[in-house]
Amino acid sequence: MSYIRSVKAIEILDSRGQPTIEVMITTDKDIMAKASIPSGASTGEHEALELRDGDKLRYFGKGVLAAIDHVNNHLAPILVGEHVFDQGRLDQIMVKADNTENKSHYGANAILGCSLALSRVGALTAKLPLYRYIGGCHAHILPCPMMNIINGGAHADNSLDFQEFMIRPVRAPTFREAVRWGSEIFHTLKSLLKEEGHVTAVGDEGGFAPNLESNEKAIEMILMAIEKAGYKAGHQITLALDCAASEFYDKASQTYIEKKKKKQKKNYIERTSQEQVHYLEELCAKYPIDSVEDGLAENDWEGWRYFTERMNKKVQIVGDDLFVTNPKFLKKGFQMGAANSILIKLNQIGTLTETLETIRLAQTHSYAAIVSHRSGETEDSFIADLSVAANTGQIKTGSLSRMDRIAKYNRLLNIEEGLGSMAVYLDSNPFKLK
Ligand code: 2PG
Ligand code: MG
Repeated sequence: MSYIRSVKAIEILDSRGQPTIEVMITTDKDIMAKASIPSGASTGEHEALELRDGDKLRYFGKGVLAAIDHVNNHLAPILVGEHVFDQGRLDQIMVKADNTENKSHYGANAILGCSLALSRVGALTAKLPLYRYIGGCHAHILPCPMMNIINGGAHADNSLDFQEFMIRPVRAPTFREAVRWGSEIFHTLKSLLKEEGHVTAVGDEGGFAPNLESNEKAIEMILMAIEKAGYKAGHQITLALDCAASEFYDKASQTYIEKKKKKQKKNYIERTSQEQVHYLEELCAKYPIDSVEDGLAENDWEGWRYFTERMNKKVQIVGDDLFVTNPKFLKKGFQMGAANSILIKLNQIGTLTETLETIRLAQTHSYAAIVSHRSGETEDSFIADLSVAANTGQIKTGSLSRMDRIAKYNRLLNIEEGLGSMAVYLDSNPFKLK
C-alpha cells in the first residue's frame, strides 16, 4: 500500500508567460509526481472558475497565490494519509469540500492540479504508463490530431475572426505519419505565406498569424499548402474550424459581427443566427471541411439546434464553450439536438474523474469526444495520455511549433512506440465527404 505523504503547489509560468499552478505529490515510498494547469483565452461563460488573485501589483492581477494557498493549506490536509489509488473518491471529496457549483471556493486550478498530480503518482506507483493506468488494458487508440496551422480570433493579433484553421490527417496510416504529414504541410504553408509577402510569426497555439483578408483566404492558403506538400485535400487531409463564435457574437443585436474588420474601420458583415448557419454551410460545401467547432455562440442554443438539424450527417459539430466539458450542458445538447461532438478540456470541469465521466457520457450517446489543450499551456503532456486512455480517437493540441504544443505530439509518439503492434491510429472521420 502507498499513501500520500505531501502535497505542495508552486507558482510557475505558462506559454503566454502568465502565472499558473504546479502541484507536486509525494508518497510514503518517496515516489513523486507533478502536474501543471493550462489556461484559456476564449473561455466559456460556464467553465469552472480559474482562481486568480486580482492583486494588480503582481502579474497584473493574474497571480495564483490564493489557489496555491488552498492546495497547501486546505486540499493537502484532505489528501495526506490517503491511498494513492483512490482517485475517484479523492476527487469527489475535494469537490464536496469546495461545495460550489463552479469550484470557485478553492479554484478549479487548485483542485485540478491535485487531481492530475494524484493520477500521475498513482501511475508511477503502479509502474504503469499514465494512459494505461487511467484507461486500463484496452487503451490503445492513437488520436487523429487537429493541427491548428492558422491562428486568429483571441489567439492572434491579426485580421481573422475565426480562431482556428486546422488540418486533420485522417488517412494517415499511423500517428507518426500523421505528424510528418502535418509538419510538412505546416512548413510548406510558411513558404507560401512568405512568397505572398505575409508575416510568418505565430500565434498562441503555434499556427501562423497572417493578416489575411478573409476566412476563405486562410482556407485557400491551407489548401494550396496541402497540395504543394504532395497530399490530397478532402481525402488524406481534411479541414476543421474552431470559429469560437462567442467571441464575435453581439448579445445586444444577437448577430455575428466581423469584429476585427469593424475595429479596423473596414467593410464588415453582420449575420443573424440563421445567416451564420448558412454561411458555415456554404463553407462546408465549398471546401473539404468536416469539423466545425463553436460555429455559434455559447448561449445561442436555437442556432446550434438549427445548424445540427441541417448538417448533422455531414460534418462533426463540436461544442466547446457550449458544453464546457460539463454533463449538465451536454445533456441539454442531447435533448435539444445540439451538436454531435464535444470538446474535452480538463480545466473546464476541474477533476480527472468528472472529465472521464463526461467523455463516457458523450461516447454512450454517440457524440464524439475530442481531448483538447488550452491556448495557454505548459510542458505538461497529460492530455496526450488522456486521449489514448479514453480511446477518444481525436485530439486538438495546436500547431507544429512551440514546445508547449510539440510536447503533446512527442508524448503521443512515445506512446505509439510503447504500444507497438497494439497501437491503432483511428480514422476518426465518421462523416462522409461530399
Ligand atoms: C478553444 C481553445 C483551445 P482557449 O477555444 O478550443 O484551442 O482556446 O484555450 O483560448 O479557450
Ligand atoms: Mg474552442
